[in-house]
Amino acid sequence: MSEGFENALARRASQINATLDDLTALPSGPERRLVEAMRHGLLGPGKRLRAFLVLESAALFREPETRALRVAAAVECIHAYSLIHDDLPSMDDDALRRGHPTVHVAFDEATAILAGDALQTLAFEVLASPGAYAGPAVAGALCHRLAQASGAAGMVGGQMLDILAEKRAEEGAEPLSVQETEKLQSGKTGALIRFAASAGPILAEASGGDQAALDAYGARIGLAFQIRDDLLDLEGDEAETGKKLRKDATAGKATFVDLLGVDGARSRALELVEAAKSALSSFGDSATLLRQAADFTVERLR
Ligand code: GRG
Repeated sequence: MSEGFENALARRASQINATLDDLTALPSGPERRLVEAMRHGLLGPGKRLRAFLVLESAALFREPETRALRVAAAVECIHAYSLIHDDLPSMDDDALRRGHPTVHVAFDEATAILAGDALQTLAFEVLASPGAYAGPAVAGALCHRLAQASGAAGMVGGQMLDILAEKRAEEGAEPLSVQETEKLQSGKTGALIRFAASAGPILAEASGGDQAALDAYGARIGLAFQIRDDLLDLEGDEAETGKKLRKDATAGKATFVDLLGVDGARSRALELVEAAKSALSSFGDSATLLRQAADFTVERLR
């Protein structure tokens, strides 16, 4: 991975961490425990790739950083909520996330559910904040698109398909096809990444062509990112990823690694990365960091 990209990712991570810290200042009243749990799930050492995509996508359109940071914070709030709920005993039942105890372990299950809920509403509060963008139409479009990406037609819907696939596997039914797996993963992981990559043209009210280019880029790296996640589950290092691995096979998860084998999954991910990079051809050198982010999705070790 290029040193320039790693430095840029680290710089963007410290910018977004400061914004998230400001947005979740601890109150002194009885709701303090809730905000502590939100901060536990939100401020751990995540890669901040989704925030990076928002900020670099916005930079491509010369959008002011103060606006882009709000959108990046909203996306990281939704992502943190999804991880907190995904780790719950009724979901994946995980005790470790980002190298730390999960929120329901560090606090309790009810508090973890509420922390996820409150992070989800905080995301939309931040996006709808009066006067934060060029005009109310931009705030409306951001809320609409993020709601679509995170709800039944996106992330939560993808999670539902994943749970149904596990049930099917338990019952000994036929595994999902490549097409069905792609649909599941495009929702579960891809939709939020796709929104993050599209944030720049939404903020700038850019042309349909620019919107389509960033949307195609985001959809492709979203899938590549999930394929890498499946490969890391199989061959990654628990200390490096900060979470429990080798769970997919035992849980009967629908993954590309199962369907295509390790080499097939790796080449599919590389194909997607090349297609993602070519979607950015009209932006020339100004999209170099976004192209490097596409490489990062398949080269990452955590
Ligand atoms: C409503 C109870 C309830 C549950 C909803 C929304 C949801 C559960 C689950 C969403 C599925 C999910 C967690 C998808 C994310 C998959 C994924 C690859 C996460 C890891 O992302 P990274 O590697 O993590 O970017 P860091 O820690 O770096 O931010």
